[in-house]
Amino acid sequence: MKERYVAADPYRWPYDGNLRPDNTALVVIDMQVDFCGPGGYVDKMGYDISMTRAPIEPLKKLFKVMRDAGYTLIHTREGHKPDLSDLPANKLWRSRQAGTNGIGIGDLGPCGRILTIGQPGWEIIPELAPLPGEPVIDKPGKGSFYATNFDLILHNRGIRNLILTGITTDVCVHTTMRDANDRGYECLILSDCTGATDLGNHQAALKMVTMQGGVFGAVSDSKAVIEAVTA
Ligand code: C5J
Repeated sequence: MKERYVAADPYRWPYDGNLRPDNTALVVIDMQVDFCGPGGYVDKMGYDISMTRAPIEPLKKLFKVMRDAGYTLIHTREGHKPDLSDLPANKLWRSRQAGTNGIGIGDLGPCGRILTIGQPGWEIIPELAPLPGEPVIDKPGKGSFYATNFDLILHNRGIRNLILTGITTDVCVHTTMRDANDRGYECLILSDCTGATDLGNHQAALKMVTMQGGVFGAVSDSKAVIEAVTA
């Protein structure tokens, strides 16, 4: 096996140099209108969407390189059924306290019903649309494993390395990374291909990964990944 590594902090990734298109996926979390589009849920909550939009340009470049090199891309969407039967009461209640004048998940906003499957706000932004055949995981929670077939798809494809991107760094990306790490996946998070609703939270979420020798994996950026996969 030819060893291949991405320059990363606190260790070059993956730990064993076994980086191949058939064992590694680029995971793109929740690049949906509700999280980064004008009039979406995050915008309605009053946060600065330039921070959740920051990953768009680097991701566009990374998509091209990873697709051309034969790597798997997997996309996720957070959302709930139109009848809200998969929406816990406390999540609904909290979503209505979020500075949106009482408008929460399932309620009508400028991009349709917030975080509701099939609505314009729930769609992945067109710039980063999945290609036909790329798996799209619909998840009712923050993590990508809970109540989804994500683990099964990874297992069936023989994937053991995950490159984590998308939004938000401190919520859905981190929850997925922590859970993936516990399941034995080798995880890398990309600083320029993730974003949060708060810069301090973004930076803290990245720093946390680097503690204890890489407590959940390692941190890198799209430039280093592109260098590694095209070397
Ligand atoms: C949030 C997410 N922040 N995709 N969802 O509620 O991180």
